Amino acid sequence: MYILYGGDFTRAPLVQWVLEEGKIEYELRKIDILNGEHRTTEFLAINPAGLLPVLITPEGEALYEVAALMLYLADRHQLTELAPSSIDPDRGLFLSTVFHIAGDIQSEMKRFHFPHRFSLRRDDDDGIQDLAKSLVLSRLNVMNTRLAARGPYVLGSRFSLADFYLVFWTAYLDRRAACERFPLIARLYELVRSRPSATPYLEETERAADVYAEMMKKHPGGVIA
Ligand SMILES: N[C@@H](CCC(=O)N[C@@H](CS)C(=O)NCC(=O)O)C(=O)O
Repeated sequence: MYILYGGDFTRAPLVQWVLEEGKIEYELRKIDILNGEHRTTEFLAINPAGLLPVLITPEGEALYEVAALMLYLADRHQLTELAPSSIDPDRGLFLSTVFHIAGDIQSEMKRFHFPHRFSLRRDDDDGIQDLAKSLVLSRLNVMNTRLAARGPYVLGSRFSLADFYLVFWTAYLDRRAACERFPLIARLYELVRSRPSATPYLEETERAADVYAEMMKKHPGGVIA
């Protein structure tokens, strides 16, 4: 059986959703990042990077990096309705999108949520957050253009986990502003959100994004150090 280490205000729901979609047996163990549980000796022994999510495989290996975890599960359990197989012609566009989200969108979301880690002066935090948001929006703009050429999903008429991945980060950014600005992202958002398996995860993500935004206002020096 798999063990998924996740918790509130983490990206673990992305992995949990794949596990649920694939009807794969797992146990969820919650780590409280707001109280620094990800920096305890116990957790660092599981993931020395001190980051979530972590997936323990049935063989006992501890894996991390959310995009890798989703791809690994989809490939290992042949969830080809979520991830085109390695010989499927859609695999290229699928991988290109997943790697783009992992490398260029998520990294800016880190700056958006943790601007204090990237600034030398507290006064710079707001600017760093604004810049991160505008970079994510410019990347969503590119996605919007791609969806205009081939939509409504990232792979055209075919849903994949890339759609859920993109929508998840849209929810964590500022979904209202993003959806107002980019009609094809808005359409994708609604299509994904209306999938019964995705609805509870996106509702929870929307709530978490709103709560986190409030916490950021109350703790301008950083919600998590
Ligand atoms: N590149 C990693 C980043 C993981 C990551 O930053 N996880 C966040 C939760 S979503 C975390 O553990 N944050 C705690 C911290 O940064 O102190 C991935 O995509 O899985």
